[in-house]
Amino acid sequence: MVDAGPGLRHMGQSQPASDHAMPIQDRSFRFTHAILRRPADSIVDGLRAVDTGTPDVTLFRTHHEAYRAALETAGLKTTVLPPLEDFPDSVFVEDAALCLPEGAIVMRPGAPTRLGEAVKIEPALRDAYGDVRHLPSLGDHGHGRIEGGDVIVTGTEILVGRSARTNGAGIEALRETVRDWGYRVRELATPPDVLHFKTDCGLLDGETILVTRRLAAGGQLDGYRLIPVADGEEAAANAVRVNDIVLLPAGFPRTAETVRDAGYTVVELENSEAAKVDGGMSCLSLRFQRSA
Ligand code: CIR
Repeated sequence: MVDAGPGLRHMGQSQPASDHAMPIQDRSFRFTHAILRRPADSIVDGLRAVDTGTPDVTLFRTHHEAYRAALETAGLKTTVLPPLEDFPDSVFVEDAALCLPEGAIVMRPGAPTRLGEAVKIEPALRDAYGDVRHLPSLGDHGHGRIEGGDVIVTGTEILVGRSARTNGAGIEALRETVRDWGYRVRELATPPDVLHFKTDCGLLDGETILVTRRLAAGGQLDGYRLIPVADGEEAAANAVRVNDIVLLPAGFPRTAETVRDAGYTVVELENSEAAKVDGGMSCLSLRFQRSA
């Protein structure tokens, strides 16, 4: 069991009226619904840090379908939005919004080619939520940028990694936006040359995080139980806990074994095509909890 570190002091926070039945620690991984978007043909032009080849669109769609099926097996009702050819990276819906039990927030992506995805995701958020919020332009912070890939909601707080896509103004705007819902937002650092904070970590339960050693170094996640990925398997860190299963990208056997040994049920999914454009398990869906 983890010591109650600085990250866990939020536990006395009052719980939203709609969620009385669920322990607060479980709210970060118990979901009923997910929003996905089918890969567009233009995914071949998706952003990538290093060119390791062009994604095969047909294979990507097969993987995407298996991903959707895994979410459904985990008990989620899925909505798959149509592809957006004008936005090559729009299959990575997680970056355009943040879904919390109380409401959804439209993000403001830091990649110029992805900014327009936020507007496109909003109707689906409105179908799911009564409360859909935009980030405020805060005085000098009007230039704030934030992508969902840099945001991890634990059982107790919202952690946001500053990155090339997410700046301090964007984090401040998020803090303002969720203040009345009672969330504490804590700014952390994404390691240099890593795309998103969650490229290097994934929540396994409200207080346990699968993490790369480079992200754990420095102690910014102290207070959580940290499970390191195997050396050389850093790309496995972007796991997603969905109800009773953990989705892991296939091809990282030592990390899969570590997570299983820690008591989790692991489902491994092929991710080769998304990986060519720096996509992992979390970015392919927006997961949330609704009563209907
Ligand atoms: C991008 O660079 O924005 C996309 N090619 C990959 C986004 C992956 N998103 C995520 O990990 N949350």
